[in-house]
Amino acid sequence: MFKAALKVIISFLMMISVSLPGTLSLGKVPKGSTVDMSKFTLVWSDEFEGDTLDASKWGYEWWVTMRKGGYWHEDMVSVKDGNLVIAADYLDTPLENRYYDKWHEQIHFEEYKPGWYTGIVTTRGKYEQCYGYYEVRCILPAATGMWSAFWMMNEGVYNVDGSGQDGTEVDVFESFSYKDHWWGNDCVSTGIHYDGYGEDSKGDSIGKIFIENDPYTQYNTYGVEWSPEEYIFYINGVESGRITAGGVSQNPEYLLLSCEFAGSNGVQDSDRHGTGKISLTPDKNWPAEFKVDYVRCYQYNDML
Ligand SMILES: [Ca+2]
Ligand SMILES: [Ca+2]
Repeated sequence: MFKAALKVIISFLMMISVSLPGTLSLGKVPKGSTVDMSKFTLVWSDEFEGDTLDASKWGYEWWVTMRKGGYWHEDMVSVKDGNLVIAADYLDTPLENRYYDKWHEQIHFEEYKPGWYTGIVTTRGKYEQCYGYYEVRCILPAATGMWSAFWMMNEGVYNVDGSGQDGTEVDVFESFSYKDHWWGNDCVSTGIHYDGYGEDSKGDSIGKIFIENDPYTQYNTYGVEWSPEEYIFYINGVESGRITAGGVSQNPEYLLLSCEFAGSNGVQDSDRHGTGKISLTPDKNWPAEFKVDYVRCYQYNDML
């Protein structure tokens, strides 16, 4: 009887999960087809060998100031043991802003202060691609109050015209769910946003996807196949969902790898994005690390 009732409740939750915001939707086990790699040719990649970030491929300058509940700074980014490592930690002494002269006149420029620091790297202005298959292999930061992400953008994302075809933020994964007591710890969120971030902002989500192979200690791959008709998302090569909302972006987009702290105005607020409470006690794994083994970009053979 109890089992039957539970099944009804779970079925109902799965039914409504598609219409709920990403932070409330039910974790789903990836199902569906395996990505057909024979359709693609590798056109760009970084395996993160050596001990410095390849400046011909990546830059730090997308945003070099306050970001949500913390700050982004290039000193939080390193390359070691075959991985890109984006660290996240509380710093009592603010880091130096080496882009001060260039950025301090900007509207959103804010001085670095003591607080939560982490980083971002982007291929903006260095590598941008339209369509194909994109995959990252990584270990997610085991920490509350923050999240890591592999995502894509172009400037058309801000253009409000009722369509995502001019540009869409594609979030291949965002890891909001470390110690998420509602839906389980080992989930990632996947979705898209377009028409800016104001009142006209639109988007869609495939909800939270459960990762069977512990994403905080083990490598997993997170990918998206982007065709002119749809985005197909994959975890470890297995389809987790599809999105066509707003029409698919028809313009080249750049890649971003980042960590962010929940909050606003540089003040951490763990409840703001449903990431769980943050704490500086020693059992909270600080500094947390987002470790990326590789990023690989493929193009459809017939679009080369
Ligand atoms: Ca648009
Ligand atoms: Ca590597």
